[in-house]
Amino acid sequence: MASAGAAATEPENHSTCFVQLRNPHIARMKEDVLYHFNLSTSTHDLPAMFGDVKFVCVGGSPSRMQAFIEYVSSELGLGRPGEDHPNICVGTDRYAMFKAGPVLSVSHGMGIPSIAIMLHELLKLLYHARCSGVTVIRIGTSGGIGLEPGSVVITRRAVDARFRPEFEQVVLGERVVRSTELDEPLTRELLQCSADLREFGTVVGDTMCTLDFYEGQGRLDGALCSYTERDKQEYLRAAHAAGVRNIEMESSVFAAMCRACGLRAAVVCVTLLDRLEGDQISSPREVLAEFQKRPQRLVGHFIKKCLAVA
Ligand code: R2B
Ligand code: URA
Repeated sequence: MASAGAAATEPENHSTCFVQLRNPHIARMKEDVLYHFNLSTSTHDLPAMFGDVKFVCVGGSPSRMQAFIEYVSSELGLGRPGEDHPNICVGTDRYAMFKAGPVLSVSHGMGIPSIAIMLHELLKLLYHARCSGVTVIRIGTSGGIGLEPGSVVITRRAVDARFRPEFEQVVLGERVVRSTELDEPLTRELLQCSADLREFGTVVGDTMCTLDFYEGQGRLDGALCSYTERDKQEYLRAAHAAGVRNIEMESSVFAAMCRACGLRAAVVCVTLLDRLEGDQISSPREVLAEFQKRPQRLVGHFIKKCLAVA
């Protein structure tokens, strides 16, 4: 087994830190086609389009990421009132991307394979655009363990379904394992932002990242289930005892890839239900819609604070 992506050395000054691709082949390529974004280094001036980006927020759904850019744009006064934020990735419906001043908002779909493809192209985009001092934050939804629904969890580290802080991938037939630790000072800053807002409960805890929403998260309501309610409770309680406070499907590869490329990264997810109480997400749509805005408000406040001192 190979171990990869040892922490990039902590930069003295985050603002002057560039994206470090861990791939010697890229520098030798004449053109780089970012296929799933429908962007390329030969047809787009990436430094002109993206060189000023300092904050990248990623989340599952295109409409949520569009709503986020509209929210930060008006909240932070980044554009003219009523200004449109067109999808930059026109010509493909794989991912959607929106920009307002130094903030980029990108959708990633559901699950590790989907976010991993997006992240390869996003990290290369930031590299080609010669961006520096970038902070990347995943804002999303999750199932909580022992938390009031609507609570927000800031991830200390992402863990796998055996509670290990690792992301494992098979590369050329070999297991490659990367660390999923996240940036501790950034986690603390985000927790302080939630304390400033005083709008909803927020905790810092481990986030379990699974390959599936149903059996992978110990649900009893999928099309397949080979265990009992008691087995499920034992597993979720063991996860809680190991430090896990929520479950979602992208944090491990997100943490591993950002860390390997030297980017300051965080994961901020709202919990839609308490998994010790049930499996179905049955709260009214308007309640869920309000819950989903909580990570956006927290991260919007964080960006506002950063820009105020910049
Ligand atoms: C949270 O919600 C999605 C599943 O409903 C998944 O993308 C995730 O991580
Ligand atoms: N997203 C998940 O992955 N799990 C949940 O329980 C809720 C949202």
